[in-house]
Amino acid sequence: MRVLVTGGAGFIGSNFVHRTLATRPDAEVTVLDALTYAGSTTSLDGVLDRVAFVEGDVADAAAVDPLVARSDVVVHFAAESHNDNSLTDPTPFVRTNLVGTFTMLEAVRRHDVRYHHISTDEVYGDLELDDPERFTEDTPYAPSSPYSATKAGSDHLVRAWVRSFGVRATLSNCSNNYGPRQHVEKFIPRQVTNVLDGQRPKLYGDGLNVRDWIHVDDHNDALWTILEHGRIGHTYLVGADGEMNNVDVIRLVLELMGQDPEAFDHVTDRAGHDRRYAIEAGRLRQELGWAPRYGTFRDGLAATIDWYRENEAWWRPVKEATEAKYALTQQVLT
Ligand code: NAD
Ligand code: TDX
Repeated sequence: MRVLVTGGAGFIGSNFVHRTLATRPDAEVTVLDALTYAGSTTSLDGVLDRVAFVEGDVADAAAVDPLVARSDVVVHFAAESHNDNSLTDPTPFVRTNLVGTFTMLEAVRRHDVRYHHISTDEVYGDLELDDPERFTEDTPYAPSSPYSATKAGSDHLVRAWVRSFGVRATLSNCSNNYGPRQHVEKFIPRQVTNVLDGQRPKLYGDGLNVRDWIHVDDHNDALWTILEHGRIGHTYLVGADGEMNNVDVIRLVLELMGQDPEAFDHVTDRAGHDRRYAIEAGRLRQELGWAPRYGTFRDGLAATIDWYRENEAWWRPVKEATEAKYALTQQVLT
């Protein structure tokens, strides 16, 4: 099977490539990635000689078309993915997430290629902390940030291309991923690398915001389940019942790294900060038989911390610039 992976030099996409090559000997993988600040071929170290790597933009039809033409399936990860950046400058979010998805859809339509669209639970907005409901495939869309609004728009494009043009697409909306090779701008890698650098973790607001954590390998296994058994036109929510608030995550990071669990800073909160995400993944579990296989969040987090400890060469080149960018908008409050 010839698999085109967009965004395969980013966090989830690179883990997808590693896992695909490790578990599917029949897969021929091509990666299309623009190598933005968030992408690096070092995330493909160890497998780069087994993939065809193309540096290019998903919004560039001339670059996309020949790659799609010679693929059996397209797995579309490429996106601008960070909420904080979307508040500073939404421009690349509109281009990559909306125009890029449109460009991919036109190509798979032209060549009748199977397409899977990677999306996020953030398209549903947020939940109150005490809401007994969780997100399901029927929850109405209500995105809060420029990032989530562009992801929501891209989901709508996919559904329209299925209905109007018969494109053979599936969609998945996953909760917060953690694991190796996640950019140090994101919550868990930022705190882990701060501690490794002798700096204090940085908590937004009161820290009671809840995220529903899933290991990136469980997400990627779910994607293969959907690619092989998912129903065309259907959306699958992906989550592993991993709800935890941010202050508890920070305390756990500090504890696992042998520090005082209260040794963190409160910093300026994110504008429009979503309170809680929570996924009900019943359709994926019952219809397709998927279940998360990774151990507890505590074990997964400990393994992730070890990965950052052992792979400083991967994150060091971008750490200082990432913190300098945060310093422009965030102040330590206590
Ligand atoms: P990431 O920012 O780590 O990686 C994105 C990759 O896309 C990078 O390699 C980047 O170079 C590439 N890219 C960006 N713009 C491009 C363009 N115009 N053309 C080609 N390549 C481009 O993101 P991630 O966390 O791995 O997220 C991957 C996908 O999963 C995204 O669609 C995101 O919305 C979705 N998602 C992420 C999470 C999460 O917790 N990280 C959860 C649910 C869904
Ligand atoms: O330094 C920080 N301190 C902090 O308290 C950072 C970077 C974040 N936070 C908070 C904000 C969120 O409540 O931690 C939580 C997680 O933040 P992010 O890692 O930025 O993730 P989030 O905004 O929840 O979005 C993530 O999950 C859904 C991904 O970045 C998205 O791509 C995905 O769609």
